Amino acid sequence: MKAYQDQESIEKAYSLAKTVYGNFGINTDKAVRAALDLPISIHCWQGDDVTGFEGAGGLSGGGILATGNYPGRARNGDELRQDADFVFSLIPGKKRFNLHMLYAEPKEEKVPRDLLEPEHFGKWMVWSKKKKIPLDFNPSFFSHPMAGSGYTLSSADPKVRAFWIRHAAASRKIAAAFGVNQGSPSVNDIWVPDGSKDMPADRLSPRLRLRDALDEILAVKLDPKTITDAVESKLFGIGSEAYVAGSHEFYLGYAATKKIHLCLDMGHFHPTETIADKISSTLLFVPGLLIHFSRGLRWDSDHVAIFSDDTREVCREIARQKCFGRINIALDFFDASINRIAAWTIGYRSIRKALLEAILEPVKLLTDAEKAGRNHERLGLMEEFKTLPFAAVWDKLCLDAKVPVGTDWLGKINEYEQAVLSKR
Ligand code: RNT
Ligand code: ZN
Repeated sequence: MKAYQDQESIEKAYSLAKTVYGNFGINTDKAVRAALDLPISIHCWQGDDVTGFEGAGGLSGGGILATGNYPGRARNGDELRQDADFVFSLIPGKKRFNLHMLYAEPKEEKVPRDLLEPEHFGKWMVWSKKKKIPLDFNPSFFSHPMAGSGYTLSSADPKVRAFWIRHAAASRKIAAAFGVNQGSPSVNDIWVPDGSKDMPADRLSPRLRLRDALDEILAVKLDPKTITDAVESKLFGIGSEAYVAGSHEFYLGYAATKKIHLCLDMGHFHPTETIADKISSTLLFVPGLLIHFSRGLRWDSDHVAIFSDDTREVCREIARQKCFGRINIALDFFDASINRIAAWTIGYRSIRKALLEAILEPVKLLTDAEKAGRNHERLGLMEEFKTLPFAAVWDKLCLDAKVPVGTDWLGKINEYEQAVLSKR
């Protein structure tokens, strides 16, 4: 493939675009800086198909599924960090890195999940500090014998429930240690797969147990400067088609009552339901949101996020409401059938792109038209704005961030595949 474009042409195209946006009252220089400044949390689990380092055969249960066996999966912490470092060189803007409990690196043989401590994430913390990339976190309620029944925090078995309560408590302690290490809160997202394949006779009891378990977990007060607690709902999973204890209503109510963050995952709703419309409603009642950018294809399939109407609408919604400060932007997808570095890069770049596009929208013109009751003008402007010379600004953003512009990152991935991944 030929190189994308020389610097001079990129600058030239940018200066033309700048004039066009300027005519609509938008300062593109400012927009580029603002878009680069928004953190996107990169999920570690795209790098190894949600396998983790426990060595028990990888992702199982929990209603989530990674398919494909493209060569080159990271097999340990060093390989995963090496891959992440490489991805960082291809993607523009502020980054965070999102770990799961499964990615502990204890020195001793094996530490049970309810006994994990911050020290077991020591290598990650050293790496995070060195790279100046803050860490986010997740307890892992799947790929474990204690999750075999399909129920964890809402299990009717007090032993199972207590195990997972200790696990979640440990995850909060570790996230808070990340927070101290990085000098800013680590987002700790609790998602449990609990649910039933077929119609339950009793929908209430698991929810009562889940509520009480969460109450117990969150009763330990931690410094909000070190941890942001979030809870993630879901409509259904594989094996929990008929019922999920932690439904949207459950967690919306819970997060609103407890004043904690609510996680909206793009794949966790009815297929025609999108999350963009939920932002303005939920933010009235919860302190903030965690958004999992993903792409469900016919089901919650966790395909790589792309620059789609759905992702663009979510970003537009955040920009229109100027609520960036209350939203944690994170990626959540896993495709094992393609080069995993490319999957990360495509998903991340597409969300950064959608954020830039959203920030560039001349929203004042839209709201003015709306207020004046000139809805044909509102619709007309929305349509015309779709083809503003956005690509030229995106290219300039990549140039400013010193990452490959246009398609140039693909060649770098091919080189990395040859030099590193093919040797695994
Ligand atoms: C599962 C949830 C959850 C997971 C990760 C691995 O449906 O989306 O966020 O994808 O925790
Ligand atoms: Zn998710």
